[in-house]
Amino acid sequence: MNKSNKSLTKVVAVIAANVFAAVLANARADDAQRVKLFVRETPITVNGRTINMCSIVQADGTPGYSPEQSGGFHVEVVNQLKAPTVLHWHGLTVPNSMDGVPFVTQAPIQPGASAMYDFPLKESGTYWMHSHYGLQEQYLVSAPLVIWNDQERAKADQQFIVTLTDFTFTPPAEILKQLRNAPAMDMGGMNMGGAAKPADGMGGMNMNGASAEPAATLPPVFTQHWDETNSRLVRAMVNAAPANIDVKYDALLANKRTIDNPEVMTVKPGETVLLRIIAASVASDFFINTGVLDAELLAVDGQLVQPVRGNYFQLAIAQRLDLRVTIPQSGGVFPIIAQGEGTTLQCGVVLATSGANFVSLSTNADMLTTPLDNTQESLLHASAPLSAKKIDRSLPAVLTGTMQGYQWFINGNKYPNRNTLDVKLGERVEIVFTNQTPMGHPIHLHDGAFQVVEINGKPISGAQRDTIEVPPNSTIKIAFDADNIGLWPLHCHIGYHADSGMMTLLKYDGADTQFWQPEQVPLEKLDL
Ligand SMILES: [Cu+2]
Repeated sequence: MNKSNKSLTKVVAVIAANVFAAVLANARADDAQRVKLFVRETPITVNGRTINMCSIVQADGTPGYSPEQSGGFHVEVVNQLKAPTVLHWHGLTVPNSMDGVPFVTQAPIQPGASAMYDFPLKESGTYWMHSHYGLQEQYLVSAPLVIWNDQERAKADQQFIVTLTDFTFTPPAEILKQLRNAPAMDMGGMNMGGAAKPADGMGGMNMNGASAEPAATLPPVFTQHWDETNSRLVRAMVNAAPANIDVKYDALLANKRTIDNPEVMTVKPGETVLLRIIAASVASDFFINTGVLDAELLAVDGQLVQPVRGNYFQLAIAQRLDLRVTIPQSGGVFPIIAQGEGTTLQCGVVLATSGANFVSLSTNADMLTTPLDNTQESLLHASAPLSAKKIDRSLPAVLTGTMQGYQWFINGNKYPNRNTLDVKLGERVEIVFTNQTPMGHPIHLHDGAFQVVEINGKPISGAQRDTIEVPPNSTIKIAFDADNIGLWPLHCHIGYHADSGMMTLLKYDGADTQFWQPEQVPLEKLDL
């Protein structure tokens, strides 16, 4: 070895030692400030019956995690379940290895084991976390994730988190089995040509959209309507088919409570109240009714929009709404109700001033609803839209399915497979979602927000969000800058659809694929 090589070796060794010391120092700092999140079984009583479900809680029982943005994200996930798990930080921009998707970006966390998650926080606002392992979300392995800063605190005088879930006593694997064994009915794009008839109550299925009776003969249902005169979103009756839903639930829950025993939140006359509403449901979209209180919609999926007023809002699975209301000076009791799309089930919370007399809420809605549609989405405009830039790459994502065996597809492919949507670092990318089925699909792309830029052919500087509802027979275009190298899932957030094929991956050129083992997803073995 000559002299110059020797000194180079020495320099490299010194740098390596320094880097190692820095890594150790960081690790120690992270250990000290990491919050432990325990994933565990937890009993819950619904409709008078107690059953074991799950929760994600801190040591003191607080559900989820609400860090200060400036301090970053520092969590140790402790798996206390009898099955493997992995948690995903829904909507956050993270290094790919921190995304929390088993067999895509990491190995599952085995029972009794832990995994560490440390990264800076780019976003603030209303997010959530959930298991990305099979159907565990149906066991309520989900929790709020609200990221605070001064701007978030300034949104209202008082703030509450409202987490909405759908609850069933039927094990999810049993629901999936029923769905897969149900009579065939075409859901668009695949196996076309049969004169499909609506299935009749089999396995909790209710398929009445594709070949519905003429609209005039159907009973009225509710939908969301833009009242042009008063510039508000309101509820309106229409002669139209109610929404298709394919899973029937025993209850809807708001903060894990049924409608007959709602959480009552004490508020003061004259103050502003922000409701951070999270649709942590598996197969239930919602219509949110704020009743006599007009609300301002301030943010969707944690991202600010130009405010929209109204008392009736749409919220698809996995999305979030920040709704601000003002409590009247006269005080009183103000129910905030979430009705499931296409069902009379509802849940909610109650805002009440002290001394106001709260009696009870009606347990079921008086009518069904239409599917979620583009009414609200078409009114939303991002406060911080994407910069103007030419599109480097346009990718199609055609959504199809068949009730024959309950199979769902993106671009004709059923996950697991090794087909990907490929991008390169630095590109402005658009994805065009075309829904050829008579059901809406709430599509989630991992890695932060995208912008909605076109709805049914009409350009819009729409919301920045991480989950977009693609209503039946709609086409929606989103755009984003490919600036975070990785392997990012793109999937329907109806759990039973994602686990029956409606998923693919956005793959960056050069992404680390060491954990990607699509053949490794043992869906039917996931029951707790
Ligand atoms: Cu779907």
